[in-house]
Amino acid sequence: MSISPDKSSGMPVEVASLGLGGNIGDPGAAMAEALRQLDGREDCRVLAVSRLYSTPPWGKTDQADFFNCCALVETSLEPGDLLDVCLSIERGMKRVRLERWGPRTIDIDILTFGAREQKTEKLEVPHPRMTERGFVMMPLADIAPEMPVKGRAVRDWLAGADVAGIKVADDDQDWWRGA
Ligand code: A4P
Ligand code: MG
Repeated sequence: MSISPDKSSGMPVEVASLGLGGNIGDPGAAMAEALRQLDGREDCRVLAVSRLYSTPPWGKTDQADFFNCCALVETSLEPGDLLDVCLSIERGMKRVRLERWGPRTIDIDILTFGAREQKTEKLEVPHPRMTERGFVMMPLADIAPEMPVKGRAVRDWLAGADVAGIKVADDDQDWWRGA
């Protein structure tokens, strides 16, 4: 995932991985819409999307099952600007933040941003809780099994993650593209 220039603009680009999730309304449709909005931007290109998974709630367990997926996005944005884009897509989809780890229409987390490590109040990459979560590592292993995260390949983290109850909800990796 090294930096390479974008052919059309000459801007340097990096590959970020994103984790998307939701458990209110139609999360699959919301995640597909979010990915299409990202892909439609000049400064972002969706390179790969995992299968869509249904996952038992983690953290706060008395809530509906989630849907989760991961995506690889090539971008000329800086990490903080990519986060702002993701938050504005969330807001546009009327996400309501009620409680930490609680129900949500859509949540977009930046999992990794190239090989960068950053820890500020606004953004921490790699995402601090990603490697212990089956609902992140399982979809991420669909699209980036060899990617190193915190010194280990995604597929190795997945081997030690709790994946109980996680199911493939849509086997078609183009599920997000729409008709
Ligand atoms: N922030 C810092 N680092 C990042 C990052 N790498 N990516 C900041 C995105 N945001 C980051 O996020 C609060 C703030 O974190 C953001 O404004 C940003 O500046 P939030 O989305 O409002 O908070 P949250 O999501 O409620 O809390 P948190 O700790 O981010 O929760 P997670 O880790 O996102 O977990 N169970 C299943 N099965 N599937 C899920 O998708 N998701 C959660 C939420 C809980 N349980 C789940 C799932
Ligand atoms: Mg979050």
